[in-house]
Amino acid sequence: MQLEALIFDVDGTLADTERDGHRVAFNQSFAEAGLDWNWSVDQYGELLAITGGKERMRHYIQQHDPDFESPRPDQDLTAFIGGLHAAKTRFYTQLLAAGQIPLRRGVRRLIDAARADNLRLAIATTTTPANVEALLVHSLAPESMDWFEVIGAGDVVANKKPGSDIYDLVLQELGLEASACLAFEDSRNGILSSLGANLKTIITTNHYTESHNFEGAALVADQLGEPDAPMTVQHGGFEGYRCVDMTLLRELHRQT
Ligand code: XBP
Ligand code: MG
Repeated sequence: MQLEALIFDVDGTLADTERDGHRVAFNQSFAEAGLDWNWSVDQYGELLAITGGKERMRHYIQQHDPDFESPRPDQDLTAFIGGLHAAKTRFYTQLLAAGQIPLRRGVRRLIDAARADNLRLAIATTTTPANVEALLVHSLAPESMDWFEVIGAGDVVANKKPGSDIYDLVLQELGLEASACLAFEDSRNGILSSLGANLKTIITTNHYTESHNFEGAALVADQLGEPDAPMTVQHGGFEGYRCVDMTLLRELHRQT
């Protein structure tokens, strides 16, 4: 089967968005709402086990503030969490618009090379669609939303990662078999999702995920790398390569 498409996760993969982006935006939304919640770097690392910002906030309440009730008489807890999340998304997209969250090393190079090779591109993410658009427009290129044929994001599926729903949906909308694609992820929840859709998966780790179990990954590296700033491969061979490029991807795709 010919390699036809690359499917990218967003948070932690295209950009290191969680510690200094999403986490900061969550804390800004809590402060704006007059809540004394403040998620530290380490605490947020624990909370990342729950995908989806609304789900993550509900989990936090259940674990750390179980008697918490909506402070708004006109909103039940679900509506209040929804309002908090809308504020958080506003703060987060402001951070992106201010250029605060750059792409990870090698991402732009690989996307340009894939486009030059006429590969189709897609996104499969748990994050909110507005966050994807803001990252692509402000950190990749103003017109880069058009580079991705399918953008599967947020609440469009019933089960977020680690469920495979979002990858299943993206493959369906691409009209491709998993064997014609490669997936790029950064976390255990992410690889459980992509493997659940039978996708060969390349992992680039980050501060929050470097100790995760990536069993089943075709390649685990610390980054996609650049020729003059080589990656470190943790698993999958390819030690002779300095960075993830189209030659490596085609070789990896050929392997059974
Ligand atoms: C990561 C997530 C998201 C973000 C926060 O998504 O789980 O929930 O942490 O974004 P992925 P929202 O790694 O699949 O890109 O608050 O919009 O959910
Ligand atoms: Mg991710």
